[in-house]
Amino acid sequence: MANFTLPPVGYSYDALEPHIDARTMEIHHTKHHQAYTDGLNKAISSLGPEWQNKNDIIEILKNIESVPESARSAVNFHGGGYNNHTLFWNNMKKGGGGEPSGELANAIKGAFGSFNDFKDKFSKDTVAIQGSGWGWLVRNKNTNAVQFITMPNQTSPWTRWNKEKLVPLLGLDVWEHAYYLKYQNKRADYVAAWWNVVNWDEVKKRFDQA
Ligand code: MN3
Repeated sequence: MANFTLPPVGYSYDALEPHIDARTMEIHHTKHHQAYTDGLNKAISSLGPEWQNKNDIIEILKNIESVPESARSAVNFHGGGYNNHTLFWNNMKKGGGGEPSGELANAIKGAFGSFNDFKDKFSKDTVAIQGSGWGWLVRNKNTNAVQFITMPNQTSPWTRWNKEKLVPLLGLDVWEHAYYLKYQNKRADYVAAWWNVVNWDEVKKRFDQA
């Protein structure tokens, strides 16, 4: 039986105030992330026993093409949402923001020119996503360089593993449920505020382990 469970956020719902409000955090975690968790379990449950024993979501997403077609779209969506949100909570912290240091800082400089150029591109291109999706800083394991990508809906960067070897480092959710209560239609204001809660220690750890 598939038994993915909702991971904890790791801090209180009001920890990211005023940039991300407590009510949005609570609904985002207990309703939306829970729904992806339930949807993933349901999709996996519809498959054979060899799938129901799998408990590594990253391995499933990396090999999304091998998921039987009857459940592939649901696993892509709910499994992506399940893992994306876990990353998202870990990518943020109270008193975050600033700039990374060390090798990650050098990699960002090498790929984008400067931290500010990176931040501008990430912000501009994530705000411009049509409909719902995510902006991502990823590490390309073929080149070891970092790059920016956008992904539609809940599709995970891990689903590009077999072709491009992308490891997600830092993701920003721009579904309206992530900001609408506080920012309404002002997605750009939400994105600008989000930089104040980025947990660069976590991003650096993911970069070093990628
Ligand atoms: Mn979301």
